[in-house]
Amino acid sequence: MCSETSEISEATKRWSKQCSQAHLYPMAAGGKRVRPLLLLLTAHSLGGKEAMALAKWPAMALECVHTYSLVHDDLPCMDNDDLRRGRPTTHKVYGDAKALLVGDGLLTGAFACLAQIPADHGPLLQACIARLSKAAGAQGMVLGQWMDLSAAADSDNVTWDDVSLLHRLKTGELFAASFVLGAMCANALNQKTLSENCNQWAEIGYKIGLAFQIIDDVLDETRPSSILGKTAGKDATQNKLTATRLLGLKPATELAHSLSSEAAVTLNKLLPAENDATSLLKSFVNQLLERKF
Ligand code: GRG
Repeated sequence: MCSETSEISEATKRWSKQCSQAHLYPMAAGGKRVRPLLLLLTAHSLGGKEAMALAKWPAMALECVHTYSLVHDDLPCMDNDDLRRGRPTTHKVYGDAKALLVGDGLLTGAFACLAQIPADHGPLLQACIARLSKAAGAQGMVLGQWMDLSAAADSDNVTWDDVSLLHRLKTGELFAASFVLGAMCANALNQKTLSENCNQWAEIGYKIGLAFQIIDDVLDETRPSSILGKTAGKDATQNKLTATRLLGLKPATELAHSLSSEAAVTLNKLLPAENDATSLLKSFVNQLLERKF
């Protein structure tokens, strides 16, 4: 940053380095990388290695968006958490204001990653920008987070239907984008309409996202912080409207299983061929839902 000027002060060089390090802090903390892996595996299943190579740009973009959302979600004005990915949260290390900036930088960086899609794939680039901004923005994840904050303040009037819509947006949108962006990369290379089968791919993502969130609620009640890498039992402390609270532990677990099965049925329909690539994606989805990693 600013390296072309030789008159830059030592202080500015230090701040620039600190700013870069702060952006790396939550990214390098070692999340599971579920969303980029789903994206890459979907592209690989539909379009082989060439599609997967093209898909690396949206995959990186998606992880940047996801990580930004966690950094902002952990802030004291939102979910107020001290532990994330097994480490102190970004604001605990850099302060609230700078953690806010790290989130802003990661979100902006996501679109810089998309801009790396080669110019001969212009329509794909445009479609990726449109899909990712829809998933992350004010009709997607941001709206889900908005509903979450609002629901917490109006808990007597909130139903499971409200909460499941909230999760569809807050968690499901990025899962849907994982599959859709991967499919679009393959469609671009296979000379197909970019949006082919994308509604069905999105539905798989929404179902997996909701199941993932319900399982998260179940684990929050049943596993310690040392295993989760984040503060356990926090939902109950904060009086959150979780699936387990609204439905009960057993029905919530059953719902997660039935959503997972429905997602698997659609996945098998979209990928009827059994080969190394499709088996890898299907097995990854299964392991994800069984929380094997
Ligand atoms: C701040 C706009 C804004 C949105 C925040 C995603 C989100 C919205 C908040 C996170 C709250 C949360 C813990 C939701 C549970 C499901 C979930 C998204 C968990 C975190 O995803 P993982 O398990 O995390 O994939 P890693 O760290 O492995 O990447």
